[in-house]
Amino acid sequence: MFALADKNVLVIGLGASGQAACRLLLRQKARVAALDNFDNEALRKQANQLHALGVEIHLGAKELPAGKFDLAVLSPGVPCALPLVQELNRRGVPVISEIELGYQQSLCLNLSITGTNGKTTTTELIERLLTAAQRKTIAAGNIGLPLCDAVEQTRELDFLTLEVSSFQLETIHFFRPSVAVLMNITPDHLDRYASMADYARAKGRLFMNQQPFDWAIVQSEALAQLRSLDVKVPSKTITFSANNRRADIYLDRSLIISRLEDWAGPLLNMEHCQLRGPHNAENLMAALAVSRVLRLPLDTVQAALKSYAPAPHRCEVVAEINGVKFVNDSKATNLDAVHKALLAMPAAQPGEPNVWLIAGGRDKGFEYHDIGPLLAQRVKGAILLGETRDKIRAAWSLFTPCTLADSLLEAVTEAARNSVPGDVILLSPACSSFDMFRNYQHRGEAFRQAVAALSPSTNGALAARGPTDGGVAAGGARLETGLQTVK
Ligand code: UMA
Repeated sequence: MFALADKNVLVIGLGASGQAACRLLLRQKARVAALDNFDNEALRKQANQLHALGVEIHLGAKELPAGKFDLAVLSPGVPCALPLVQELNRRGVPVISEIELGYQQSLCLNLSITGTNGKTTTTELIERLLTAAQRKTIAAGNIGLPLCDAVEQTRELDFLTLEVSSFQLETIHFFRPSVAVLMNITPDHLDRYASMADYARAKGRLFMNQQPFDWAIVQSEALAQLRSLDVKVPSKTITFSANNRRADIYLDRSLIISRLEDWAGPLLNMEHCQLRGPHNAENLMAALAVSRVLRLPLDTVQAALKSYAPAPHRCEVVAEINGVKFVNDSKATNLDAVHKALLAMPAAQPGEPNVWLIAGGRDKGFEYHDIGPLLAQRVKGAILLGETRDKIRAAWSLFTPCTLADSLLEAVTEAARNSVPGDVILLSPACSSFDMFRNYQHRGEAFRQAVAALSPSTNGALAARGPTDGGVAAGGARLETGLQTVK
């Protein structure tokens, strides 16, 4: 563990994580300098607040500030390959992630969840079932509340429930979850990692400090990937899978079943839950396995899982108009998430495509044609927007008709114009949102607003009322009002 009092610490990146790290370091009496390679008014405002607390600020910084540092704390969005991080390595300055800093100051055990997809939902499920079973916890980490901002509450908690990203894991040193959950490993962030193997190894670091008495709860397929890379899991292991019936917890039609000793039999019927699809079955399996290792009462856990409603922007049905469903899956920023969303969409006629897929945004380095066969089965047409639209059109045109759109409103309008009852209009972008939106939530709200702007045409097809400002929707009430007029 690193002593902080009177040490010179450099924080790199001044987003939510970097600001939280600065505050924690000040509380621990460190001398703090912070840098960001960006410089604008909003950032200056945040930086001024930190400066007033005693942080030395460097905005628009491309190089290390002068001085000697004992420690550097890296924000997750800052890659280790950055020249100034490399320079710190050369100087022998330890570089740790914000999550490592927060971990070292935490006073309770942590349950940590990683994976390409499903980690936010599973984190929320685990937080929910712990709370239902009277255990004190809060969800923090990649889910939005930086761990360094949660540290002060840890004295009162039984467990921290942490969503952890591969970025955060790259620079952990001692970080050790008592229960480590790995949901899956599928292509993502290939703009940051040189290969899938590098990305998978970063995910595998979740287990590197675990002890034989800790627990690993791992999707069977992900465990096989780690083993093929010779990544060791030293802790007691429970496997789960919706597609492998040899897993300790598996899916049989709608039933989640355990074959664990002393816990064998059906655990949950998906038909009694509000979450749908095999990917959500795996999220529920992981949460159930966590409840098992913590010895929480199964009836309490089942009730908590059944009442969990999917969070916004994840296969969220925002409207059904004239028999056409509008689904907001803005959180799907990689191909595997789109694959899962397509499998979860209700088919109108078996074997007939009924989905209008709206996709595109900022590229994360995917081979978009990988999803082609599923597009051919499920997608009537793709409407593509954003920086990647030409690249995706080149990959997908072999499998489904592709149209280009200049805005999300135009894409929704075009999909609605072509749709017939039984169709689904699905926003599942396979890309990050940062080319056109502030974040995936902003993109999802813009979709919601575009749907709310649709009006009925004479033939029961749909047309848009006209341009909107493309900003955030006024809220559910406005959408409901709009829909009531559409019969
Ligand atoms: N910056 C630099 N140099 C660089 C890159 C960035 O100075 O080379 C600066 C930027 O100008 C900016 C700051 O760093 O001012 C941003 O830091 P950050 O990207 O680490 O963002 P935070 O606001 O600290 O948010 C991070 C996570 N973001 C990323 O991992 C990209 C948030 O996850 C997380 O919720 C938050 O910490 C709290 O823990 C978001 C995310 O997209 C949701 N995560 C990825 C994902 O889920 O796929 C990993």
